[in-house]
Amino acid sequence: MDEIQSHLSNADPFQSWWPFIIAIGVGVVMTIKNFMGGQNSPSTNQINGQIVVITGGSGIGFEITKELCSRGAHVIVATKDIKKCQEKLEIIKRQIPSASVEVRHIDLKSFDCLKRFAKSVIKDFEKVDILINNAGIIFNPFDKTVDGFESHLQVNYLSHFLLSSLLLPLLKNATNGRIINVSAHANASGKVNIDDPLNIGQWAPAFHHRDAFAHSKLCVLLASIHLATVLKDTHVTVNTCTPGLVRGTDHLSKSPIMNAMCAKVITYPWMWLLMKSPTQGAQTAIYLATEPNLKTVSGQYFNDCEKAEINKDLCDGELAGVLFSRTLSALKMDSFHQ
Ligand SMILES: NC(=O)c1ccc[n+]([C@@H]2O[C@H](COP(=O)([O-])OP(=O)(O)OC[C@H]3O[C@@H](n4cnc5c(N)ncnc54)[C@H](OP(=O)(O)O)[C@@H]3O)[C@@H](O)[C@H]2O)c1
Ligand SMILES: *[C@@H]1O[C@H](CO)[C@@H](O)[C@H](O)[C@H]1NC(C)=O
Ligand SMILES: *[C@H]1O[C@H](CO)[C@@H](O)[C@H](O)[C@H]1NC(C)=O
Ligand SMILES: CC(=O)N[C@H]1CO[C@H](CO)[C@@H](O)[C@@H]1O
Repeated sequence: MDEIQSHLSNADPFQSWWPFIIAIGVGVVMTIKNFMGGQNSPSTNQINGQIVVITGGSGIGFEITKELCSRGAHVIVATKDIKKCQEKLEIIKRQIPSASVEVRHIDLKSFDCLKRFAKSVIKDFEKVDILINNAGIIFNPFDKTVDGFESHLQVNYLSHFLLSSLLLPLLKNATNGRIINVSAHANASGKVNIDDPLNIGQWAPAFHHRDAFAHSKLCVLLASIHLATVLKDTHVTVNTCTPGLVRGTDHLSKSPIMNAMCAKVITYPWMWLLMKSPTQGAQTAIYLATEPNLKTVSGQYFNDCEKAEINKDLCDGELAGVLFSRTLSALKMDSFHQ
């Protein structure tokens, strides 16, 4: 230690290697950080007059909302905490005086509440151009909703399925309706069983919150890809994205694994280096919402504003279809087009 210190204090920037070593070190760290941050949405076009519905107005949802406001859209933010959300949106209004944004109540843990939300949108709007199914929960303890479903499954998957179906008439009324679902890398560790794709009643006593999250996000991906085929004769597209690993939202900080102080101290520097900021995490959804060239692209999975590989056997096979039809019956729907 003493040796290093004396080296440092004696270092003459023109005679010692230290400045170069430090500069290279900083360069390597920043290169890693930039690489892990992913790319910005390559499209910068305006979407004036378009109506956007997004679930969840904090974290990544807040960043998506802000950007789409700056592109001229009218954004309806569906949130379970109106007051908190309104306070956040004040920030947007201060930064973007022309922002057109409103808040409406939704609780994705209750189908009744969700239906009330959809009704209010249908009453007030004739079209919806973009629906972004962004809200989600992660690593929550086992819990059943009032509707009797495991909470990750209902919040992340079933509710967004239902919302997409209820708003479909408005999406069809837009010239190029777009449904954007937010999944996660974690879909890769999810398992969907063809005999019981929704895992109903399978959790207790073997419940693990990580499996529940991964399962719900794999359902999102599979159902989205199947839905694209169901909607192929309409102007409505449906694509799925993953934000990547994002720090600084409630997603990880509120999850039980991050509660321990030592976990924070150990992980924060790594999170800063290896994970995306919420703004970076929002880029792929923004790209899917605004890119003109994606008008007819449907049923794809995107990461870092680029098409990502999916497991074709899983997504195009029987499983996705079975999941889709079981989801319809779990939601007591005859078909996706009501
Ligand atoms: N952060 C990551 O590393 C990461 C990685 C992969 C995927 N994702 C996905 O990206 C999306 C956004 O995540 P985030 O990082 O921004 O997390 P976040 O900060 O926790 O935001 C989640 C949002 O979901 C909303 N929400 C949760 N439960 C709800 C309910 N019952 N009813 C209505 N809204 C509810 C919250 O609304 P309130 O504001 O009203 O509480 C919040 O706006 C999620 O789908 C998540 O799974 C995130
Ligand atoms: C679709 O738009 C037309 C007018 O452009 C309107 O009359 C109709 O009610 C809209 N449909 C829905 C489901 O709102
Ligand atoms: C996303 O895509 C379609 C749109 O309706 C739906 O079937 C699917 O379940 C949705 N994803 C979610 C969030 O589950
Ligand atoms: C089933 C499936 O296609 N899973 C995908 C989940 O996400 C990862 C990475 O984001 C993909 O590589 C998998 O193919």
